[in-house]
Amino acid sequence: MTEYATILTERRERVGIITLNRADRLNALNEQTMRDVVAAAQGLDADEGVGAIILTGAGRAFAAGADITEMAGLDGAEAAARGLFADWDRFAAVRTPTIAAVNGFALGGGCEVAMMCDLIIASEAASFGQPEITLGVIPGIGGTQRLVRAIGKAKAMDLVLTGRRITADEAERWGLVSRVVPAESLMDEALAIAAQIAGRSLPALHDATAAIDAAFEGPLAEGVALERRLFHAGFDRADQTEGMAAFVEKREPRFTHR
Ligand code: CO8
Repeated sequence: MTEYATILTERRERVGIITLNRADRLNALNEQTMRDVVAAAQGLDADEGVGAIILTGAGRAFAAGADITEMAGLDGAEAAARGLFADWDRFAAVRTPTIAAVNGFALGGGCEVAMMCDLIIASEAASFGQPEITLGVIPGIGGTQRLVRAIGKAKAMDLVLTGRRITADEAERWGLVSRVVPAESLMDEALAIAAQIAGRSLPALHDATAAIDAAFEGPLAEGVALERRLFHAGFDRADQTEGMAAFVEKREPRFTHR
């Protein structure tokens, strides 16, 4: 596998794992990390042998935000000209299901990148927040938008205006996180969920995430129409034939991801 400066990558059968690996900086997201994660995720996304991608962090953080030391000296024109952090959109666009396994701090850009994933599994030691306001700025990698969609205006305003941190349990109650698990079993749980997802039909997974994402993008009628188109088109696939035949024959399906 390709070597990267700021991340580790690993394959476990149909699951790809990307680990943010600057533990001494609490995995602060500099531009190199963004490039590395985007390249690794796009590589896994292009590989039909991969059916789910886990993003996690080494040490005691998932990611404690964008790298403040890298940003501190910029002015507005420089940040805009560099399109600072805009390439994270390419990570968000990955079609293979992505799972954030949040082991510790998910703050600022860390929380925003976790929210780009299709689901978030958190260790009970994890914490979430958008502390940008304490630095005199606002979230800049989609936080104001994805947080509102995930937890609603009241809770999003609370987090973004105060900059406070919430626990994994609060995040789960608020609907930001799918499941909270003991710290020591986070990766086992994330791998089990990823393996379960990766065993499903990959084109059906692509359709499912596209349809759910459409719920956040536009009117209900358009989302329902897209879902219907994707649902109908699914009946042209070998995996539909196999999945339904397996049910009728009372056996496990053998998907070919076609
Ligand atoms: N950037 C750079 N370095 C960091 C960051 C960061 N975000 N977070 C932690 N570090 C470094 C610390 O400076 C420290 O380095 P050193 O050992 O050299 O002193 C090391 O990591 C360990 O951190 P701490 O000693 O601070 O660890 P603590 O356990 O005492 O505290 C905290 C942990 C509470 C997480 C604390 O580190 C913290 O508050 N970090 C910053 C959190 C933050 O404000 N994040 C938001 C960053 S801004 C952002 O994400 C905006 C994204 C959008 C930008 C879009 C632009 C267009």
